Amino acid sequence: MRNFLKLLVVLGVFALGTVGVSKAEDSSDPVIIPLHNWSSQLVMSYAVGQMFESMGNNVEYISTDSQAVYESIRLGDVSLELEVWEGAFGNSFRAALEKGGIHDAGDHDAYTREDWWYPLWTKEACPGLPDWEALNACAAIFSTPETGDKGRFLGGPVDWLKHDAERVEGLGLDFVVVNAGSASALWAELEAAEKTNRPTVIFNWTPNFVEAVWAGEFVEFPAWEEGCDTDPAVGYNPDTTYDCGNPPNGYLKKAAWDGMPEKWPNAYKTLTQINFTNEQIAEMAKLVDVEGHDPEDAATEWLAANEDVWKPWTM
Ligand code: TMO
Repeated sequence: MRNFLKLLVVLGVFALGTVGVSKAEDSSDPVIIPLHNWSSQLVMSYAVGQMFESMGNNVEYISTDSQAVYESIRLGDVSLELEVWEGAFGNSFRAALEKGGIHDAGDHDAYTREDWWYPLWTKEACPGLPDWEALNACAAIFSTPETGDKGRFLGGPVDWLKHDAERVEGLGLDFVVVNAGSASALWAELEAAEKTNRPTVIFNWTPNFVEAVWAGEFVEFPAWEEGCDTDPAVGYNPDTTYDCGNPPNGYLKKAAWDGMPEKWPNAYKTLTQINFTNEQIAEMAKLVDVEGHDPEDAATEWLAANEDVWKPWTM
């Protein structure tokens, strides 16, 4: 009898132990991570991919359009997104959320701003800045052969923000929107303008490496209001959308395909715990844009130097 009881206890402990250590397994299918066309997103995506690999997951990267990616996640063709910037992608993200299949996987601590921005020397020629009406009164100093007597606004690649032209129209700005082919064309413009302190206004954002290299300010447009992007009645001009600035304290979110928690429970748990700060994101961009590393190597370097930050997210 005593032996039988002992056996029961041993079996019970064994069973509890098995339950205690058994963990749901992640699928061996690769987690599909999208890559876009700005440095912090590339470095962060490779860093998270390498975190997943350290947990035994398989990972595949695909280059995608940064607006269309929300539709791809919703359909399960892409597993997640690590940098949902409110200003640039809030509209596409909200539209995909409404259709279903994608969800909000939590905020980074980082807050973001993306908007028209000028290096500080520009203010010497246009002292009323950062006010947008002062900018408009100075439009001629931003003219180029390409834009005639109107000012040039050098926007980002077209997939980041498709609405600068609507803002120009809604606010009656004497500007022409010219889209840069790549992020590096924006930084080349700053370098070129700096040589002669030529005034220039470009698309820029924070966190970014730029703040460590060039002092500058965002243009203050009529304040962002919820619905400014969808309801003409909201904003400065009652007949147009996008007649306001981008949110000055925008979110930076993670997003995931609804099937991710079931297919890769461990990687998903890590995704929900991942949380980067402004400083960490600016540093990731700097590794590429200032120090000249390839994004994948920058990610490996960042992980090696910051194990105390990310290891707990993988447990
Ligand atoms: C999405 N971006 C950081 C380029 O503004």
